[in-house]
Amino acid sequence: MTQRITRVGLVILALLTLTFTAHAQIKLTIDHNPNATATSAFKFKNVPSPAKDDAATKAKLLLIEGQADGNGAELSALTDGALPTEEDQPATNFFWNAGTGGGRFQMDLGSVIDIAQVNTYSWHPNTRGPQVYRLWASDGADAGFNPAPKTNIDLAKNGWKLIAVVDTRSKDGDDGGQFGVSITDARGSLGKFRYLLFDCYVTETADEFGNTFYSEIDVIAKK
Ligand SMILES: [Ca+2]
Repeated sequence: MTQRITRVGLVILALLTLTFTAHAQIKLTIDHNPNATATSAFKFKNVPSPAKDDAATKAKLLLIEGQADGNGAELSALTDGALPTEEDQPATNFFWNAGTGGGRFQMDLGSVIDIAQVNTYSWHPNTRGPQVYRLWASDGADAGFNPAPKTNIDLAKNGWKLIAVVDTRSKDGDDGGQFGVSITDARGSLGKFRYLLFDCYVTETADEFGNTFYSEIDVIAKK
């Protein structure tokens, strides 16, 4: 009898979970321009090209954990609207230090906005091309909100919501070129948020140079 009640309870729980998860219908669009066709225009099949007037343009970026590579650009290069013009241009890309496993940074949009898209762009001739990261978001309203959580902190318990897990690596490892990622939701909005947290991972550990050359990040407000 007890077992039967438990089973009924589980079914109800499963139905409730379905109801709640139905609210988020995250869609990941990933485009890859191989080395032969990648150009400074960052034109993709489906992902929109980088914008200069998006909601990230005036955002503040905060490095939370990890070291920027001294050969690369500052975090601000991610939102300046300027793009690399060549396939291997360290000074115009942000990337984590050689030999490290990645890092995380926070983007403060200045106020809560209804976000339609988060688009990320990268370009490198080989293993630093693909993108591997988790995107978290917060409206900052939670009393326990931690704006700069280190990696040993449970983000879900500190006011953050996991939006997407991105990994553009291919199985054959032929990942040189340009990547465009567009994170959207089937309902037209990812939600209303002020803060985004990018938790970035190294793409490979065969050598010290597996941290992605991130070129630009766009945040598109819902119209
Ligand atoms: Ca931009």
